[in-house]
Order: sequence, then C-alpha cells, then structure tokens
Amino acid sequence: MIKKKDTQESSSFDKELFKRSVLYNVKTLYRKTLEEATPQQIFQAVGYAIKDVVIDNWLTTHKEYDKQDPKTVYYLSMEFLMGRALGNNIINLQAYKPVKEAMDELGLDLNVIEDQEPDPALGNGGLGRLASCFLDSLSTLGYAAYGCGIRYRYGMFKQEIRDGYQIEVPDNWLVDGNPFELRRPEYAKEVKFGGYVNVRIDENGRSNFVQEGYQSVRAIPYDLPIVGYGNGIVNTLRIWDAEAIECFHLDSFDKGDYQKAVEQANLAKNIVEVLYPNDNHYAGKELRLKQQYFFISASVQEAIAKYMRKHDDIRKFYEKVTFQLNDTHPTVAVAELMRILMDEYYLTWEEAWNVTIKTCAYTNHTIMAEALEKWPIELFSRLLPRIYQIIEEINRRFIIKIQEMYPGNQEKIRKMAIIYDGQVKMAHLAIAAGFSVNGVARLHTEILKKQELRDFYEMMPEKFNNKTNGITQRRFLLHGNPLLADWVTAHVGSDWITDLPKISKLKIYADDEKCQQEFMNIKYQNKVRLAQYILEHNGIEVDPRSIFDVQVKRLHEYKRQLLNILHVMYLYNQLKDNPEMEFFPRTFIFGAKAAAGYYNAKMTIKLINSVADVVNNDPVINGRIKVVFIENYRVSNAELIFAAADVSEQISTASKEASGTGNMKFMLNGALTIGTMDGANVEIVEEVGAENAFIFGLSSDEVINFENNGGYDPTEIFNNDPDVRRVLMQLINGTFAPNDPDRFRTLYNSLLNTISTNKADMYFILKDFKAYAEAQRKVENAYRDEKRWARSAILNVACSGKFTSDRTIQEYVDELWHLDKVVLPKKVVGKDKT
Ligand code: F55
Repeated sequence: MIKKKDTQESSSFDKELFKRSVLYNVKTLYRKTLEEATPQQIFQAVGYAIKDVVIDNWLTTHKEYDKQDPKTVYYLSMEFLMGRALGNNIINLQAYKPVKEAMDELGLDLNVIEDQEPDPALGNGGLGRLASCFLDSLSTLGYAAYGCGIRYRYGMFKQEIRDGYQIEVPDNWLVDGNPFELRRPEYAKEVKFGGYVNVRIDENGRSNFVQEGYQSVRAIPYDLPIVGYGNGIVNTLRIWDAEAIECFHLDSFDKGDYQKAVEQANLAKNIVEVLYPNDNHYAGKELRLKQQYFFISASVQEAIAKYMRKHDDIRKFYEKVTFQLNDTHPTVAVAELMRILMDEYYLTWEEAWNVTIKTCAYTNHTIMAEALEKWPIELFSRLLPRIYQIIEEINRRFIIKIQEMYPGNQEKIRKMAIIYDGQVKMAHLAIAAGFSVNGVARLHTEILKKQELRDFYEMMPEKFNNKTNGITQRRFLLHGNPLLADWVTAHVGSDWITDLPKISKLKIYADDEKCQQEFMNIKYQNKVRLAQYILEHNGIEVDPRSIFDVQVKRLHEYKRQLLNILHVMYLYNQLKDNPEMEFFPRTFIFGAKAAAGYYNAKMTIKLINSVADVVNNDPVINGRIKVVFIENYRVSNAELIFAAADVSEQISTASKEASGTGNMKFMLNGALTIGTMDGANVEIVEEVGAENAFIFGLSSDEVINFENNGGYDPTEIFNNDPDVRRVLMQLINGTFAPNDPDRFRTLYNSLLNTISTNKADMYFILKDFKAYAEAQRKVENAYRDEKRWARSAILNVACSGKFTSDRTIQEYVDELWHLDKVVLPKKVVGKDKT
C-alpha cells in the first residue's frame, strides 16, 4: 500500500493573515476592492503579500550572515533568466497549498494570478537559465551568495509569429512594476568611462593612477529575493540600473558642460536599455562592453566595500569571497579588482595579483568560435583606459611565463597571449587570471582540454575541471508538473525535492503495470493541458493521444532544428506516397527564438511554419502528423511543455552543445531522449541506459575529425539518396512556398553549397539524416508498446537524480568555492509572522 503524502508538507503559514494582507494591498495600492481590481492588480497585491512574508526571512538571513560571516560567492553574470517569481517563491516557502486555499476562499484562481506576472527574461537561453537554477540551489543548500547582473529595461524580446515569420516585439517587463524588487539607492556606485590615466601623488607621497576627463554613470542596485526551499534562507539577486550622475541643470549650458551633461545622461539611459539577444554569438558592440564594465565595476566595488565593513586586511579578501565568471562576459572583473586593490588600497602589483588569482574562477559555456569575445584594442583602451593598462601588464607578465615554459616558441605566444593581433582576448584573460577553468559537461571539458584550450591546459592543467550542469527540480517538476510531483511523492516520499537522487527509489515501480498506467495517465493529462494552450495560442487542434515530440531551445544551426523539420518533410512524403502505411500519429512541437539578425535561423522558423501549414491541412495526412510552432518560447510556457513531452529532441551536431539543460528537464518529466552523443546527453544515457534513449549519428570525434580535414562532401549523399534529394528539392521547388519557390534557397545552399564544399553542411545534417530517421522509426515502434514506453519513461524520471543543480552547486562548493554552510536558528525557519 502506498501512503498518500502531500508533496508540500504542512507549514505554519498563516492563511488568514495572508488573505487580509492581500485585501489590504488591493486597497492601499489601488483604492479598490477585490471585485473592482483587475487581474494584474490582484497579482501585484498577492506579490506584495508574498514579499511581506519573504522579507522577514531575508532580514534574518542577512543578520545571520553578519553574525556568522560565511564565505560568499558572487555569481557574476550578464544574464539571469529567472522566469516568474510568484509561484516559485510560494513553492519555496512551502506555502503553495495554503496560498491556493486562501485564493480559493477569496474567489480567486492562483493559476490565473500567476499568469499575470510577466516573465523576467533577462537572459537568452541556457547560460542565463543555469545562473537562475544555481541561485535557487545556493539558497536551498544554505550558502551565502549574490547573483550580480543588469536590470535591463527590456529583456529578451517577445516573439510574435506573423505569416510564419518571427517578429521581435520589445518586452517592457517593468511597465506594471515588480512587486518583488527592492531599490537600494544607499548602495549606489559610480562607474567611470573614457578619459585618460594620470599619475597622482597623494598627501602621503604615495603615487598611483587615476582616471581623469571621464564620463560616469551612477549604478543603482535593485535586489530580488532568492528564496531557499523550506529553510528560511533568502539570498539576493542584485541587478544594477543606471542613472545620470547629476541631474543636468539648464544653467550648465552657460558653463559649457551642457554637452557633457547630455552625453552622461544618454550614457546612463542607453547602458541598461536592452539585453543583446544573441545566443552563442558575439557581436562586438561598444555598448555591450559598456554594459559589462558597468555592472562589473559596481559589483566589485560593492563586494569590496562589504568585505571591508567587517575586515581590515584586503589582502585576505579571497578567504571570504569568490567571483565566479559566467562565461567571459564578466571577465573585466579581473582587471577591475586589480585596479581597486592597487589604486584605492595601495596594494603592490604582486599583492593585488595574489588576491585576484585566488578570487576569480571562469566557466566556459561554448566551443563555438563565433562566441569568443575579442575586443579591438582601440575600442577597449578608449572606453576603459586604466583597465586596459592593467590588462597590458597582465599580458606582459603572462607572456614572460609562456616564454619561461616554452623558450623561443613564438607559436605559443601567438596562440595564448591575452592581447594579440590588435585584440583583447577575454577568454585568455579569464584563464590566466583565474584559479579555475571549468566546462559544463564531461565531454565538453574533455574537448576544451584536448582541442580548444589545449595549450592552456598543457601549461596549467591544475586549473581545469568539469562541473556538469544541472537544473532545479523545484521549478521544473514541483512547480511545473504538480501531477507528476504528487505521484512521485506518493511513491517515494518528498525527499526528492531537496535531494533529487532519492527519486531513484522509483525504479522499483518501473515494471509495475498499475504504476505504468498511472504514469501514462498523468502524462496524458499534461498533454491535454498543453493541447489546450496550443489551441488558445495557435488555433491548432492537436490530439493528446499522439506522440508529443518536442524540440524547444534557442534556434541555432548547430542545434539542428533544420534536421528535425527535414525529417518531418520526409515523413510527409512517405505518407503521401503510401497513405495506408502504418503510422503512429505524431505532433512535432517546436519552440525557439532566433537572434534578430540571424538569417538562416529566421528562415528555419519560416520553414517550420510553412511545413506546418501544408501538413496540418492535407486531407491525406488526416491529422496523423501535426506541426506546431509555439510562439514566444520562454520559462513560463517551458514548464507546461516539459511536463507534456513524450520525446525530447537533443540533436545537436556532436561536440557543439557544451551541455544542454533542456535535455535534463525533459528527462525529469519522463520524456525519452532522441539525441546525439553530445554535451550532457552522454551522461544522461549513462544514467538511464542506452536502451531507454534513442542515440544516433556521428560522434564528436568523428565530427572533429571531418572538421580538421576540411569537412565532408554532402553532394555524394544528395546524389545517392533519393529520399534526401527529394526533401532538399522541396526546399527550392515551391512545395512549401508556392508563391516564392526561392524562399528557402539559402537553407538549401547551406546544406549543399556546391561552390565551396568545405562550407557545405557544416553541421552534418545530411550526414546524420539516415541515422536520425532510423532512430525516429525506433521511437515510433517503442511508443506502440505502451508498457515498455511507460517503463522507460519512469526510469528516465528515476535516473535523473544526477542532474539536479543542487549536485552541481555542491561540487562547485566542495572543489572550488569552499563556502560555509549557514544554518538559521530554528525559530526563523517556517512562516510564523510575528
Ligand atoms: C549569450 C551571449 C553570448 Cl555573447 C555568448 C553566449 C550566450 C549564451 O546564451 N550561451 C549559452 O546559453 N550557452 C549555453 O550554456 C548552457 C549552460 O551551460 C549550456 O547548457 C549550453 O550547451 C550552452 O550552449
């Protein structure tokens, strides 16, 4: 007999007080009664009521940090893809049930209220979402941490699909106000740009460098609470807004600094205006470098100021602080730390360097060459003259080290120097100045060591390490999939919420027919929920009994959405030729934003929608294939999508996807992976067993081998494989673009460019096509055997324990950060409000 347990254990949350608080907020914020308030206003009122509960724990946490003085990690990141806060905060307060009841009793629907919250989308994709999962885990595990980032006025654009094309619409996420944020003007910092460097002798005769003739902006922090699960800990995500340093007076016109005042005001306005919407692609824009230095200077200044409030020896800074650099984007932190230590605390170079290399650590998220940040010297030194000077000196000393190790070897200097060929190479700086360089999945770290960063690895092997990514089960199962969460808890207890490996106890139920049925029933209900969403948002009816085959992630050629849709075209052709063939109905679901200037990515979206138009409406197909492109894929609809997926598409060209994290979210929700041996897929298959996934295609070694030998020739496949040839011809014969047969010619050319073979099919789509189609046949056959499928799906859930971000964070803590665990005194844990 299985004991019925509540996933959310009872808590001391005061429901009546909470209801009064909501009503009070509606009254004082809007001078309205509940009946008069709009849904948005009700969301605000509920948000403030929750913040009220959080704030006590937030205060206590920081009081305790003050007392215990634990070592703190600053997770420095240009991106935090937080997703909605309301539901997550309620979950982590362990108050979902009482809050839901409170809302019911007020005649409100918590789901509807949650839906009013705009998704804070201050990130592009995996990298930004990882940062957010890490913050959740840090609080839940009880470690002192700050996330430091930018309060972009406009986050990731909203995607609208018009006539099958992506349209980017500004995401004004702050219009209605954000109930969870706290403005902290008392911690404002000045950040300086431009000008020149001067030597100054101070009153004690000490000389140092100062920046003069600069422009500056004021950085104002906004704090967002990061609520730990059930432990009363609340950490802080600190995001910086920019303001003009002086409100400019008209009389300054007369003083002749009117121009400067206007420029400073503009700088402040522009700097935090918008998130660059490029994923794995570096554009080299000056404003981007300004953003980087802006939030880094403010964050480093604050970290030092905070440290000095309690300590007197800045030389021991690293004993209490670690800066984790989320990719190279925050790497100016290295030089900014050096600057403050030398110019403001008068440390010698050697002393400052000793602190810096023990404080900073760097995470690499990609091997894609086009994502590596390199700044032209001219731009860099003009914008950040003092910082550039410091980097020059770091570079000079680093080159000496290279020469000591490899005397006379110019090649090593060419490949490893921080400044070379007129460029400042941020990855090289991060590696030279950090104590750690980590990749984000085992395979990725191996590729870094053996290929991309080989010279650095040979020189400093001790710095290199792996931290396989993870995800938070609290958002992506407990909140996103309540039916499955309750079912899991009913079978194995609720420990999995903070100890995901405990979910492996589910294994014994994988062969239990009743459990299999229950599982498939939950999946079915989640598919109905998603079908409803699709009907509302796309106007397309999909059959929840069909296989839900899902690829949701940023659109990028290396992720190969094109392979997926070409395969759909191939299936369509088969059914057209042979309408009576056996075919299990399938719904192909896509969701993806393309960088605004990425032509092939945008055309892939158009192709998916064009194929959808034809296939969905073809009477011969009769609904057996449906293609759906979900508009504006983001964290909030992701939660619905993962819960409803049968098949998880993880089909990147092997070696290109550093880790992937969507793959883990699907697994946790019981979808089976069809994928390449890339990124963390390798480790997923290792955990669940190859028999419970569908692996196909070239290995990373094979891909790298082809690449090192000038690519491969796809025309051979084109000439010899009629199925592939037919699909490719359909890209240029108007099958999916009757009025404009040339519409998809660029995509066709990307696969078959006969002019320069080494640029043809760079992502091995044709090379992998047959293997992919074969793997998809196996998916279909497996799904026909419902018991076998359910067994595999349950095993996927049961074997997902490794992929919690709690494990990842614990590894960072144990091996790199060495943080102290903070435990709050008993009485503050829980929801008592006094
Ligand atoms: C954003 C801006 C620039 Cl300039 C470069 C990269 C990005 C970006 O968004 N990268 C990104 O999301 N990388 C992804 O990081 C994930 C977390 O580690 C990985 O799982 C994923 O494989 C990787 O592509």
